[in-house]
Amino acid sequence: MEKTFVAIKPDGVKRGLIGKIIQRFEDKSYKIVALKMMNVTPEIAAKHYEEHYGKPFYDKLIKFITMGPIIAMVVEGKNAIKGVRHLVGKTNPDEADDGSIRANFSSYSTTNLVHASDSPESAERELNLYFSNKEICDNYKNMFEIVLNELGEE
Ligand code: FUP
Repeated sequence: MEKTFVAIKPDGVKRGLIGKIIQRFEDKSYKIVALKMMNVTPEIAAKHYEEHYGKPFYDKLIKFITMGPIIAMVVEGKNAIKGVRHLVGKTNPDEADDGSIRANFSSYSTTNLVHASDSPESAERELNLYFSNKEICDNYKNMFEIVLNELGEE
C-alpha cells in the first residue's frame, strides 16, 4: 500500500475544519497511519518548501505555514499519492475540481487548507521530514481492507 504525507495547514486548523478534512480521506478508503498536531519551525518549513525558494510567494508561504499549528498525517491506501491529490484539488481553489477540498473550502492559493505530496519522491522526503519510523502505525486493517481480504484481494 502506498503512503503519502498530508498536512492540514494553519487555516484549516483555525477554521475548525480538521474533522471534516480527515473525514474526506477516511470516506475514500484511505487509512490514517500517523497523525499529530505540531508547530512547523522555520527550519522545517524551509526544508519542506525548498523547491519554492526565491519565488515571489515564498516568504508569505513560510510565514503562513509557521503561523499556527498544523495537523501532520501519513495517509495510506491504493494509489494514495495521486488519489489524495485529486481529493485535495488544484493549488488555486478557483481551478480545483468541484467537490475537492480546496474547491469546497477556500478561494485563495495561499490559504488553501491542505498540503499533499505530489510524487513518490516527495512523499518519501516529506514523510521522513515530519515523522520517525516508530510514529507510523500501519499495523492495523481498516474496514475496506477487511472486506477486500475476505474477497481474496490485497
Ligand atoms: P501544491 O502542491 O498544490 O500544494 O502547490 P505547490 O507545491 O505548487 O505550492 C505550494 C504552496 O505554495 C501552495 F500550497 C500555496 C503556495 N503558492 C502560492 O501562494 N502562490 C502560488 O502561485 C503558488 C503556490
